[in-house]
Amino acid sequence: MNRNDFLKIITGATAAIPFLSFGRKNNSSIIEPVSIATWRFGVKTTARAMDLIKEGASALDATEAGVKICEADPNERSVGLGGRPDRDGKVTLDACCMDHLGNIGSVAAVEDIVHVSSLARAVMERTPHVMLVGDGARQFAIEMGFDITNLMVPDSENEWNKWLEKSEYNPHVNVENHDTIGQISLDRKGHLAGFCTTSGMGFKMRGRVGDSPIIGAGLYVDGDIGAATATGHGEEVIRVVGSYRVVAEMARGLSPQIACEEAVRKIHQFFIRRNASMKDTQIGFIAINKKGDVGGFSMRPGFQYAVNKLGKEPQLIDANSLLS
Ligand code: SD4
Repeated sequence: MNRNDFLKIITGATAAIPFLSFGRKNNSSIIEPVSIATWRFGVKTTARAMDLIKEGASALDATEAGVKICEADPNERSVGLGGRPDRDGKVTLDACCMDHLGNIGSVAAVEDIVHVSSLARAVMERTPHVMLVGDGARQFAIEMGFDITNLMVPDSENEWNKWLEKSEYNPHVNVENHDTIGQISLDRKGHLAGFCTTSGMGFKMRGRVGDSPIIGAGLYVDGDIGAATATGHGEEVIRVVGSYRVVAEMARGLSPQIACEEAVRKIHQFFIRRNASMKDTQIGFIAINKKGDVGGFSMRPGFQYAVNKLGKEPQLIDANSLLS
């Protein structure tokens, strides 16, 4: 089966439905519902989100349902169940969410909980706070009725044991060890929302937190402008408040594509070009604007993102990159 066949099977009937029948006039522009997500697994997570959006679900509900597929899959080795452990052998997860009204929720360094995306949403909806971390987040999850699950799968444990043989601390995200899922969607009402969920850098220092659960860095949504999310080397994304930067560029009138390019360029100019040890670092952004236009761009080749629009063939796009 080639990739096109695979994508056709995944979307099934949705592909036959003309998107215009779902379009809606708003400020004299057609809204084109869409869900986009980082990396190859985004094909199935965006398909799930679009099936729900087609039925009238909110971008928030649909996107959460999408990323949960990835969190539950033990074969996805950098998100949820089966994520790579830290260097002490503990799998710790980070996640956040944001909706079009500016509601936010986030959890970091959480152990034993598969669906940290839903936990971030519970922080958003069930507490007066925006972020819980570590044991406190785990305790809150138990109070909210989340299941306790051992997140370490045999493949991750084997990899960790192998890593221990040398215990070489190499906190880099390059083209080989990546795969956070950031997913953002625009629903039929024209509302935007997004989630970002990850186990972070493999074999990271205990307590290390990257960009993914940091609102503005790993994810940002402005209901009047657009949404963006990030993958790759979290420290570099945090340094430039990456996802917020992409949305701020869209607020200046730039397309999602050019806005992503500007954010990657900024990271390069600001830090990477002056630091030789960063030479193979990977970073990628994806974005949607309020109309449903999309974009994606990365520091290096190899970044892919899925785009799924109602009534259109889903696409897995090889992002253009700043460096070769
Ligand atoms: C982090 N941004 O923890 C995450 C890792 C990642 O693709 O996205 N990998 O820094």
